[in-house]
Amino acid sequence: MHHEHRNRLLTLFKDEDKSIIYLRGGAVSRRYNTDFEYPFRQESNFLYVTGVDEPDMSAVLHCGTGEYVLVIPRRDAQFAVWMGYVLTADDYIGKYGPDKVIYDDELSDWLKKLKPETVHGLPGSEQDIRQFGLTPETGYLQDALAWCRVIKTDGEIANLKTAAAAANQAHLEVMQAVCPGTYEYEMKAVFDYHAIRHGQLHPPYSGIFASGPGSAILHHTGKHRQLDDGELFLVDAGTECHGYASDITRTYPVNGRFSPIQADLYDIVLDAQTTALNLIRPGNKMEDAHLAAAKVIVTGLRDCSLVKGDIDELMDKNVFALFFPHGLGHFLGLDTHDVGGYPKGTKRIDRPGLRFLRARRIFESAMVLTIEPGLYFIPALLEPALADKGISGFLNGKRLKELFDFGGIRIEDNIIVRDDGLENLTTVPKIRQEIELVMR
Ligand SMILES: [Mn+2]
Repeated sequence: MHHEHRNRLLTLFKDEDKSIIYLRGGAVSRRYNTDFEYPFRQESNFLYVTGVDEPDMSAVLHCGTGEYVLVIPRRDAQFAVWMGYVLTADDYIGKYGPDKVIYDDELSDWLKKLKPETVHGLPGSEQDIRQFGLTPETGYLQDALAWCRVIKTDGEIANLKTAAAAANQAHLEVMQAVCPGTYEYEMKAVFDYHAIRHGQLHPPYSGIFASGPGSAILHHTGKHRQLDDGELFLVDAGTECHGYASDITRTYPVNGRFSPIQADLYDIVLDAQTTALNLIRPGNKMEDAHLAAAKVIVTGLRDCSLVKGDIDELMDKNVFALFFPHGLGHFLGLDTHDVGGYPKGTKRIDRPGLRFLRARRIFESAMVLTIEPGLYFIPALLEPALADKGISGFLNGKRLKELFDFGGIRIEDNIIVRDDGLENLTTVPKIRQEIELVMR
């Protein structure tokens, strides 16, 4: 898989046969001034190119010959005492398949002999490259790697599917465990237990386990609230397989039965998601799917008498963004919000609700992304809107104020763009009747 990734990257530098690509891997980080080590997570670009999941490494790719050199630290016996191993250069060749392994204290001399015309590095590696007496070029590599990473290889898709399968099960287990009186952190424990049982030890992000009004906080971090009868519970959590993420959201009633207002609002979000999913196929654009989902949301809100007026006007005045203030979705891969959403030259759209859209690109086969419309009642957005004479006429202030502590609803699936549409990796129940059946 990583051999294929290196070849893909090198095709973008094929006119530079005297240049090299220099990549530095991640280092261990510690908690402030203590010896407590955070779990090591390799830097995603380095992982993409090498597959090496160990700290303190770097790599050099020769654009002309294609030679791949892995640069390893020279470790002493003391390292083995604490960490349990010191591998030889040959071990590394066997394990990761570089053409050659050199020690980091040999790199400078080796580069001096090589005399590359240009050294391509990522922003932040300038200092490293200057130390070797060479001039860094950091204007291209980042975009080149993003370009490669957007279209997934078969090996990457296999890992994404494994991550999705673990998250599917973990979400289902949480859905079955939820009931009034449990705590948000208990539900996180259930999720983590099932993720780790699949050998997926590191979460790709910290996860949102938000009940009641907290479900309207887009990146809610607290997990100490007790779940109450009659409220909604929103779980946005994923797992990671060899660095590849899953990222799924489900929202359901704590007591297992949707109330009439919860049911009406839930179905609006599900309709919005179905509408967006039907628009995912090669040639279509993320922003069109976003606006189509937003239109379903304002139409649904009008049917519930929460907003009023002409649908086109509600769209033109960005009323949808008061209730759906984030992007429809994002690329998914080695990073949860994966790279490549904004290729060079593409600007973000400066319009409420679209400003944070993380992916503007025409869909192509083998892209992997999330589709996650949401509907929230956020007093911080609604209060100023109700006080704004240009907008308040579109809003049913009395009914909206009654929903200020309702929270929010988001439904998020992970999909692969295919030639004839999409493949949905998420199997967690999302139709109301199915959720109620599972929660019985
Ligand atoms: Mn997401």
